[in-house]
Amino acid sequence: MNILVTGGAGFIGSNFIRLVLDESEQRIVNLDLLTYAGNLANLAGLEQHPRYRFVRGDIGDRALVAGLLTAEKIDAVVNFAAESHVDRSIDAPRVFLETNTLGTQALLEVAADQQITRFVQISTDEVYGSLGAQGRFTESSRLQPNSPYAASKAAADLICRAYHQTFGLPVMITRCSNNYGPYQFPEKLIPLMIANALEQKPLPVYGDGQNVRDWIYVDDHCRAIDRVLRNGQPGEVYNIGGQSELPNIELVKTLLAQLEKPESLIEFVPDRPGHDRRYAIDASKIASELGWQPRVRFAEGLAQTIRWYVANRSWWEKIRSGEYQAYYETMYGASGRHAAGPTPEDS
Ligand code: NAD
Ligand code: TDX
Repeated sequence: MNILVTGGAGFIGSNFIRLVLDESEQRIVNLDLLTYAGNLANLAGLEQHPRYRFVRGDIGDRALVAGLLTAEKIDAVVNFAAESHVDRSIDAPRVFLETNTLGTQALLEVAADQQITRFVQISTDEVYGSLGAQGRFTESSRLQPNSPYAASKAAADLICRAYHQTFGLPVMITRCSNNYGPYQFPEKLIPLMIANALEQKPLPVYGDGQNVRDWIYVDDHCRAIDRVLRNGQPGEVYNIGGQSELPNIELVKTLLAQLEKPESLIEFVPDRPGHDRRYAIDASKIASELGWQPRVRFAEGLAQTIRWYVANRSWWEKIRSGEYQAYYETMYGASGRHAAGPTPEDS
């Protein structure tokens, strides 16, 4: 199979490309725009790989995509390309709609024209909105996205469904919970906290720190996507989760303990607007229909991840010394949205 992977220079896409090249004979063309989150260092060592090619470009560029699908005899598309950070979507929503929604529609249109045989849309549990203390998201939970990011992904899911129903494109949608692991951009919770702790900087915890996320090691997510790509049923949605629910504050304290850093580095900061309280995934469908289960236990995956960020300091230091600095200041600086203020205990 010849696979077009989009967004393969990002966190999950780069992990997926390494896994597929390592464990199969498939050929991969990686189409990535190289936005702030795209980083060719994530794919270092693959440049000369005989079954891999990188192309810089936008998923919304129909002519480019159509040319690639023909020239490379692409059989399947796996669409990771996205703007992926909720906080950025609150400040600048438009690009989320442009890439996540309209970009996906462009890709679907070209794929349908060329009768691509498999199309996997990498969606997210955030399309379901927020849970209370009880229950888990199933594939039939209502779509109730709360952030512009989640709304742009939910819109893409509905367009994917329409391309299956109306044009017969064999689209499968995956909805996964929070990933962690090597090569995650250090704006996301786990790498941000590890890097700050290593640099003795404050760890900004939003609100009361009791928001719950269901963590999955990136390799487990990639294996689930591979299953869906090979054996998923067109038109179906598959939830993917790690069975590892944790309140943010507990996660941050665990990280500090493992890094042997003091809890006094924790700084409670103003909450994210529209902050979803809890995500939890019911992944029984992919387990029973496709035989997938997460392999990596949270404690083990987290320890491995910490080791990676400690050993690959230059990878994240380079990112943090560049354009990302301006973003950090906007979010966490003195007049930023998440500027340090009184802690919940103080008020
Ligand atoms: P990321 O931000 O690390 O990577 C996104 C990649 O897409 C980058 O390489 C970027 O350059 C590329 N890109 C952005 N706009 C593009 C465009 N218009 N054309 C081509 N390439 C473009 O994101 P990630 O965390 O690896 O997430 C990948 C996918 O998985 C996203 O669709 C996201 O919604 C989904 N997802 C992520 C998580 C998570 O926890 N990170 C969980 C569930 C689902
Ligand atoms: O500085 C921070 N402090 C903090 O308390 C940051 C960056 C986050 N948080 C909280 C917000 C969330 O409750 O930690 C939790 C995780 O935050 P993020 O890493 O930003 O992830 P989240 O908003 O849950 O979304 C992630 O999972 C679903 C990915 O970024 C999405 O791409 C994916 O779809």
